[in-house]
Amino acid sequence: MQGWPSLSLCALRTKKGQYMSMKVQIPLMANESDDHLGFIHEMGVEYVSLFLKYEELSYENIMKEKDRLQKFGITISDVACLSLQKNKKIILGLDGRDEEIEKYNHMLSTLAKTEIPYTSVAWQPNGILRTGHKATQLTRGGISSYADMEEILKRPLADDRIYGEDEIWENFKYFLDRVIPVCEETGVKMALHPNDPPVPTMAGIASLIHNTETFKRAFALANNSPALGMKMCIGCWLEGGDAFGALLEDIKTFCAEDKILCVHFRNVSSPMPYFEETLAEDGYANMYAIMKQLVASDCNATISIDHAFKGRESMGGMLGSFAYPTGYLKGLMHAAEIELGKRTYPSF
Ligand SMILES: [Mn+2]
Repeated sequence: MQGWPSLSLCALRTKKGQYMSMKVQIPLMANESDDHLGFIHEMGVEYVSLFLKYEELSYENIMKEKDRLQKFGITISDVACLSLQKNKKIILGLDGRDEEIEKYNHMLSTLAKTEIPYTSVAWQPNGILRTGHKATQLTRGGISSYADMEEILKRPLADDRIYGEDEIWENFKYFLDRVIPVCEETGVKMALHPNDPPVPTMAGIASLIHNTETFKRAFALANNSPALGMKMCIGCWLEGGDAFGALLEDIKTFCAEDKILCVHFRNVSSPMPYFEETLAEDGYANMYAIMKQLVASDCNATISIDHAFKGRESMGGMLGSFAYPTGYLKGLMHAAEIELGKRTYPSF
């Protein structure tokens, strides 16, 4: 075993006593245009989360992207593969799960060879559940997603039968037992995202992560290995409100334990049972207070706008819709760093 701290992949870990800003990140697909990459560079965004299909997950492809991105001053902070990170066979323990876990491990080995520090996992076999997408008063015409839990909790079984809590956790353990050794061997970590919306069960399938306690249970099940970290989805915490956990306290705790690999910076109109996704400045939470807690806790994870409004094709599509909220995020981060004395200027 190569061990953790000696690996160059661990460069994203906290260096004690030395403050490092969070790494602002934007999602990216493969083979985007020079204009697209130039636009990211102009925003001063230096990290991207690269989304690849399983067929694209090769050493050659990742190195090609890395080299190209380097010319724009952009680093790949992590690689995500949606078909593996929310894999129904693995999560529900269906026939063929061993082959899918094998693929996941192959991905980890490929990421190690290309020096990508982490990838994603989300125990959501049917993805994020929302009632729909619409323009609301809070979005000024922007199309955003909303959830009415009264409607979502009435939905029929999403799969062939009910999958209860014990079974879901057993399947997670089965996955961890086969994947954690590969993470530990290669130094590539996994960032676990909560179930969204965070309720104990939806459409007949128990949720793995729907509050702070279940996150702690997952880390304990992984024997607290650094291989398993979290995506701290502020949006999910806010959707759950007090039922999820004490957000500011949780930020402090999980930063101290070095568990946060990625922060999803997102606000919503109110806690469940009904919420709409909003810009950071329009939701119910004081996002500056949350940002200040991240900065005060020396969080050095990557941080990104989780979901933006639906992109307008003539306005740059998805990247266009990410630009404004990402700038707002950077503004809040810099203001918090100045207020807390972590960012200084020579003359003013
Ligand atoms: Mn999220």
